[in-house]
Parts: sequence; C-alpha cells; structure tokens
Amino acid sequence: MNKKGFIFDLDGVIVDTAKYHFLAWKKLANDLGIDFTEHQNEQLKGVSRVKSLEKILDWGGISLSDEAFQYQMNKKNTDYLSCIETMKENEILVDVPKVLTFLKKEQQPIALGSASKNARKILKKVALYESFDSIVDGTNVSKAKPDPEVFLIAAKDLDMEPNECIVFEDSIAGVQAANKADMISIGIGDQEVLNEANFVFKDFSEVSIEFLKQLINKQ
Ligand code: B16
Ligand code: MG
Repeated sequence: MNKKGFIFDLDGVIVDTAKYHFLAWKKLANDLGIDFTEHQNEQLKGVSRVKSLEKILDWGGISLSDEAFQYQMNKKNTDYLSCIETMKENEILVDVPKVLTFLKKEQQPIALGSASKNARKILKKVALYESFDSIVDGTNVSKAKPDPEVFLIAAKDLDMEPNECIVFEDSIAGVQAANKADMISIGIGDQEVLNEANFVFKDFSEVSIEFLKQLINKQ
C-alpha cells in the first residue's frame, strides 16, 4: 500500500484562528499608535509570536525594552486566548473532517505542523487532538517558518522521507518552508498570495477525494 505523510498547518487550515490572531495583533499595534492592515497581517501568518511582534514594531519604527516587549507578547497572547476560549467543533474549517476521515481510512500518516504554542489547546477544544499521529508545534521548534524545521520534525515523527510528504498551508512563510523541505506544498487560500505553492485551493471543499488518491499514489 502506498503511503504519504500528510502534514497540516493549524491556524487558517484546520481552524479559522487566523482571524483571532489578526484581531489581537491589530489591537496591540493600534494601542502602540501603529497602523495595521490586512496586507501586513498576511506577512505574520505562520510566523512565530516573537517574530510577529518584532515585525510590527519595525513597521511602526518603535523599539521596546526587553521587559516591555515581553509585556506586549503576554498581552497579545492573553487577548488571543480569550478569543479561543469558547471555540467549539463548529469552528473547524469546511471539509477538513472529510479529508482527515478519508486519510485515516486509507491508513495514511497524519501530522500537525504549526508555529503556534497554543496548538494542542486548540485541537482539544475542537475535538481533533486524537486525529493526528504526530503533533509538532511552536513548543517543539527553535526556528520559525519559513525555516523548514517544523515540517522536517513532523516527517521524521511519521517515519517518512521529506519528499514523501505533503503540506497544507495558508501562509506564504509556511509554503516556503514546505518547499524548502522538498515537500509538496498545497496552499489553502488565495491563489495570488500563495503563488509559490505547488497547488492552491480556496478551501478543502475544492480538494477532491480523487486528488487525494493521486497524491497517495504519486511515485
Ligand atoms: P501563538 P500556524 C501560527 O500558526 C499563526 O499563523 C501565526 O499567526 C501565529 O503568530 C503563530 O502561529 C504563533 O502562534 O502565538 O499561538 O504561539 O499557522 O503555524 O498554525
Ligand atoms: Mg497557518
């Protein structure tokens, strides 16, 4: 039986927490007197919390003491956590269960590859924690996407070679990380934004079972 390693990003792929990150970063930026647009937010997707704050401060031309930096990081996370506190299964993105159920039925190894330190908490909230053979998140990596570390660890955990793995990603940084890891990158979102991906779909309703079978059987 053919096997591939299927690696899923979390925010913006499994659940729409990208909108909560946006709200929390926007509040933080605006409170510091910095404008924050959706276009800038796009550049923070898949990027670690520390790197995201560094970028926002850079855009605003502001520098903070280590203590103030830490304070803002904690504040952002507290705001974000209050948004995800009430998350339920109905916030799983469209047709994600269809894809996970099919891959499980076909006995394909499945991993999570997320930059978020809150990934495990979110998966438990939406009752998907048990759906993954391996979970690699922001607590397991030292280098942020676009570095391929997160996906390479996931491949290893699944006992697959990188070139036998397929990554689903909503962020530019994540697509670049998958490409650097020599994996097939599948963008979930906007074709124009994710144009470096091998394939792009608006969401999982466009990802057919036939396409998944082709990925599994690809030599
Ligand atoms: P946290 P992903 C990423 O998750 C988000 O896309 C990004 O916006 C966020 O800053 C990063 O996680 C860190 O998240 O603050 O919860 O540790 O898309 O890689 O699943
Ligand atoms: Mg993401």
